[in-house]
Amino acid sequence: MAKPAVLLARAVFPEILQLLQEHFDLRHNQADEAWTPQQLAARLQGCTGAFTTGSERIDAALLDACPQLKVCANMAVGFNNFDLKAMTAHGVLGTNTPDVLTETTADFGFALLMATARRISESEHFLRAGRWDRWRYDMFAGAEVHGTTLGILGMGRIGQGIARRGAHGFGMKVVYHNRSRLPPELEADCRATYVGKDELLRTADHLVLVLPYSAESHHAMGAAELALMKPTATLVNIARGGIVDDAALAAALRDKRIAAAGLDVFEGEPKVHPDLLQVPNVVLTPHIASATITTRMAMARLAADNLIGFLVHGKPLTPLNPEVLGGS
Ligand code: 8YV
Repeated sequence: MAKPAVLLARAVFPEILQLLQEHFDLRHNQADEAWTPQQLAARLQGCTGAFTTGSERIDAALLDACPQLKVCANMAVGFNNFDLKAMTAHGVLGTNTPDVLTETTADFGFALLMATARRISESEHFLRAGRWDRWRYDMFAGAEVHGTTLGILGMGRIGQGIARRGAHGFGMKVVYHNRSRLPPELEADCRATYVGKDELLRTADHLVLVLPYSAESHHAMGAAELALMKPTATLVNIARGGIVDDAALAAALRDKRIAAAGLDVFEGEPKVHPDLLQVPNVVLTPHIASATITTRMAMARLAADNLIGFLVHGKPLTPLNPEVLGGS
């Protein structure tokens, strides 16, 4: 039987490329060319499967242009690049990569919080610029982390990982807000207290955003929300660009209405709002929260296993819209 045709839309580990080649008639993009949606659709012609990342938009226009497509396996836990409703309507399965990146991403969230609160990037730039001539009592004095109040907006698996790090490792008081409250045993494990969103914003010394991006969470942190935060507070976004209104945040940072921010994700990334590049009290990283070789390998492997599971064995591992699988 002919192998199913699959498109690997981005460069990946050679081991994953090889694994996919064993099972599929594989077209790949190891040169990691940036394709327009039209080029992506052209390369998908005749393919039943696609290995995608957060950079490839799978929407109704693409699905209309690629009627053979049956599955898109995203190498990401977030799937806001998928129009899942349109995929379901077209009978196309979507899969993501939950769990395998949780702890690594929570590590990074905490690292970014620490770097932001303790002004690590800003002070390194100062040193590299040759401006360090002597010690001073308040030089790069930052914010306390241990024993302060950690706020978490979005309390999924990664949010819980950050809560545990804060509560168990740094003796922080943890407050959180989420669409739904966690069961009591999970709250106890994370030593986290559920509060309303306004109370979260008002009480957090360090606020970490870990909620999924959707129409509802677009600009969930805008000027009005930033105004509720303490002027000494820090804000960390490891979730998605678009959850924070970057222009409003840059203004709040410039006017010292909050102390500092750490951002791994941006509205319209890889473009970064020019005003953010002008303020010193922000740590900026290029969407690397899950970037360790071990974790990226696990994510790529799970995405590949979803394609193999579905196209070869009829059973994907982590389906997002299992309703397209029918009764089986
Ligand atoms: C990915 C992420 O690196 O998993 C996610 O949702 O944001 C990152 O871990 C990125 O989306 C590339 O696919």
